[in-house]
Amino acid sequence: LETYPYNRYHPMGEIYQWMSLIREKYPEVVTQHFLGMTYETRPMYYLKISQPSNNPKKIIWMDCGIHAREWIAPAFCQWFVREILQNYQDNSRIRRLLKNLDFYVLPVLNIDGYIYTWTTDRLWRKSRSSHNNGTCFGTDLNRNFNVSWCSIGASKNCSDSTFCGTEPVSEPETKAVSSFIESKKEDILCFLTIHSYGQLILMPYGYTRNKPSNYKELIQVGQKAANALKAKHGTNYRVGSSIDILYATSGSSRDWARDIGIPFSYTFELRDNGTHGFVLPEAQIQATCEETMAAVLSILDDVYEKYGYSNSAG
Ligand code: 0X9
Ligand code: ZN
Repeated sequence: LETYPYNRYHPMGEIYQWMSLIREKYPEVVTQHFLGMTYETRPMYYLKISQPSNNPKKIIWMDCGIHAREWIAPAFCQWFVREILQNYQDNSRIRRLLKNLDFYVLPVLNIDGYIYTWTTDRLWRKSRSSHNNGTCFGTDLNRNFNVSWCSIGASKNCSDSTFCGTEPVSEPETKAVSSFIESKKEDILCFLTIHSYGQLILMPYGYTRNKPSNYKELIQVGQKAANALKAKHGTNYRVGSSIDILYATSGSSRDWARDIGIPFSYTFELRDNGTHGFVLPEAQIQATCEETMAAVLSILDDVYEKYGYSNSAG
């Protein structure tokens, strides 16, 4: 683990090994939990980073790799975990966050698709479920959540890249995430889902131009995060509602999370702006992760300041 290359992309087997090494090195703060099985029956695990405490703590959820080809996303989830674990003892800012919040990190949501991008088709996006008697494959897992399902910006044709599935939450991967989030929703303060590319911080909604009740606050927190991000390496991000600054989407995890009551729900679209697109060179992993970390920490500081005082620990 001392020599694990965080500035590289890793095949799924190495990410499974990394999870084991992380929990073995930090047993006092990290546990690994089974979330469910993928369509091709691979286990999905999340890491829970939590300091023992008698007080109830708010939860921060982060998932990466719901879209198979967005390799920078799993790389960021791994980077995030390392930063928290390497710094929580000496860095007062991270120490305070971890004292008061629990982090749940799912490094690769779409494991079957991710493996397929390593073995067969680098630009595959969807899961690998089989449809129409094996004539087409894959559901866009970020169109399959139970929120205004397949109403706009999604397709009912299984050969399309935004195929929404056969019904809301038809896929084992979205079932696993949905039921887990649903079971913890009272305690989840912040839902972060990491994608690429486009350099955007997206807020609800994608399926309607209506704004969530805390829209202003979401914009403020998001804009401050974009400023913190830019301060690292000068990278420009835009902040706004998904439908306003990107395009219409229905059935996304972010919109679903907001609509079940999780107050702060954001999609990150990491680097770049289209030069390399989904095939971001490994040489950019470090800078991308550094600046994204700055943005995420800014959001965490803000949501903790505003709503994190669920106990007397301060
Ligand atoms: O189309 C998507 O699902 C995301 N863009 S990507 O290029 N990473 O595929 C946009 C997700 C943000 N929008 C919503 N979640 N509604
Ligand atoms: Zn994506």
